[in-house]
Parts: sequence; structure tokens; C-alpha cells
Amino acid sequence: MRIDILTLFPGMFPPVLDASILGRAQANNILEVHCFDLRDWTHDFHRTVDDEPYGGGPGMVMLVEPLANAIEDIQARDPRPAHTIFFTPAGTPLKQARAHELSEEFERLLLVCGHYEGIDERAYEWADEEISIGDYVLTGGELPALVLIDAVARLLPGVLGHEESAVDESFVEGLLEYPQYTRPAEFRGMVVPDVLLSGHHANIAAWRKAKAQERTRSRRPDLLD
Ligand code: 4F9
Repeated sequence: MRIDILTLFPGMFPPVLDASILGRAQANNILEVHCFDLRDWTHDFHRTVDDEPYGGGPGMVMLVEPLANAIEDIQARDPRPAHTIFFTPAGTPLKQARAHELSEEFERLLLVCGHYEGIDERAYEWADEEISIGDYVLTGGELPALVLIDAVARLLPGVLGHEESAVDESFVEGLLEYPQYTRPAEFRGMVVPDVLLSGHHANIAAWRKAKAQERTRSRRPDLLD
């Protein structure tokens, strides 16, 4: 998958994307990331990307012209059409199911990271989809873009090893993960549940399922609806 990122802060991406599993995915040519600086599509001395809102009010609004020109130029850099995603608190909340769909349906994504108080509404004409990663306000769309890349890229075939990919199964069932333990069997008086030390695989599976259900019911009842 090719992912293009349009941002005012291209330096935020490589430190995260070059580490760990996503770094390995890029080295293995499963994931290809290109970052673009929106200021490269400005023409004035100050490389202006925002202006005051029509109608007044606090904050600045991102200009439609550099956004539209940048998106069209970036689109043309590869013959594959990019599915263009804008990040905004007003977008559709991101869910695991959508991450799966994005990883399967598109060979190329273009992620547009807004800043300031918002984006000129006319720029959304260039969006195929608007996504929120949660009900809180951030300083910009960069962290949401990184969250989406992580959630989508780990689902691409070959990105996770067999050991790592098993971790996905529990969430796919729509429940929270059951509690996990590793050595030592006792730490400062806190013990690992006996059943996990029993070697009885059917009992262990039943215990984990019950714990996952119990935890989901108490912490995230919305997931059971
Ligand atoms: C985007 C917050 C997506 C949550 C973008 C300020 C944002 C956001 N999900 N906040 N700019």
C-alpha cells in the first residue's frame, strides 16, 4: 500500500513510521509512505497557509487553494487513484471494521492533516472520507493520521508475523481482551489465576472467554449492543 501524507509538519512522521513493525513493513516494501509539506504549494514570500475566518471569530482557517492544488498534484504522482481522507472531530468515528476495509479496498491512501481552528469548508470537496479518532480536540490531524496508518498497515498481508497476528482475533470477536499473565507466578503476593497454570486447555479457553465477557460488560457495555 502507498500512503501519501499532506501536512504542515512532515517531520512528525518518520520517527514514528520508521520504528518497530511499520519500519519493517516499509523495509519489506509492503508499505510505502510519502510526506508532503503543504507550504510547498504556496506562492507568497511568507508561504501563507491560513487566514482569518469570514464572519469573524477566533483562530485561523486553512486556505482552500494550497490544499486543492497540493491534493491534485500529489494524486498525479502515481497512476493509482488515492482514496483521500481528511481528519476532523466532525468525521466518522474510526472503528476496527473500517481499518480492515481500508486495508483491503485501497492500494493507495492520501491523508490530509488539518491545523488551526479548521479548514475552509470548500476543501472538503477533495475528501472521499472524513474520519475522527475520538471525541476530543487535538492541535492537528497528524496524530490521527499516524493512528490510522498504524491501524491499517498492521492488517496488510505480511506485516505481522504469525505470533503477532493472533492478537487480532480477540478484538475481531468484538470483546475486550482477556487478562494476560507471564512469569513470575507470584509477584509481591499477587498470584496468577490457578487455571492458567493448570495446563487444561479447555478450562483455560472457557476462563478467558468468561473474563473477556465480564470485562466488556463492566467497562464497555456499548460494544455488546
Ligand atoms: C481529528 C480530532 C480527528 C480527533 C483535528 C483538531 C481531530 C482534530 N479526530 N482535532 N484537528
